[in-house]
Amino acid sequence: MKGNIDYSVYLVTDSTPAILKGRDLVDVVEAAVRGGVGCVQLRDKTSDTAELISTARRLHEVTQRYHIPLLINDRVDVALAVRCEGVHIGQDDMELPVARQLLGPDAIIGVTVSTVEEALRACEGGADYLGIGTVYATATKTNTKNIIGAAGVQKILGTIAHTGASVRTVCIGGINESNVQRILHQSSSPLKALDGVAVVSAVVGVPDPEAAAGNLLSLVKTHADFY
Ligand code: TZP
Ligand code: MG
Repeated sequence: MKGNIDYSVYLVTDSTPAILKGRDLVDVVEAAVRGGVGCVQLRDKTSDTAELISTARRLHEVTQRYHIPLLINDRVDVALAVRCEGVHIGQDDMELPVARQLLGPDAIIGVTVSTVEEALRACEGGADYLGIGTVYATATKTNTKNIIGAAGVQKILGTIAHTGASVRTVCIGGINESNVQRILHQSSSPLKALDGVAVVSAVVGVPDPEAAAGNLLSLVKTHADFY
């Protein structure tokens, strides 16, 4: 599965009441997957471990049906417990080599990077993809240390292109239908383009997640065709 994941529209979940507005997260995710999301990350900073495992199992039932990966934010133990496809780790989470040792060579491991140094270290450590950001300030994650803009994304892409690393890349933070093509355009480096965009509120926080995911997907694909 690892090689042919479509990262064009990568959905990161949010279970806060303000964003779910009484809807079941699993229904929202299934709608988004129908719309064309190619990868799902369960990100939930508040539920306890038992709740997380239960939600992960329900989401995995959906993602398996659509043959796309489910990754767990932060929690290697939860990924192991539900036997999903991998994890997404930040700079303050478990170190990449330790996560790789626990999950094995077939797991998908993504790493958040904000600087060239972090990106190079993640590539050397065998990350499958990089989540590059934060592109723009966002209400979804207010404690982001680094707002790097499209220019910061471009700098990271340019550097990793020179290393020849085959790592996949998405950017994250404040991306929506109105700015996605501009961000893709401004962050492209001549040698390496982004594989896609990771979004939370633009898909989970809207009344029609299926349409939102579909619109984002066609905007990303149209951009890819253009280059
Ligand atoms: N990491 C950097 S920004 C962010 C994460 C998880 C949240 C992005 O949320 P949104 O709603 O797509 O701006
Ligand atoms: Mg984290």
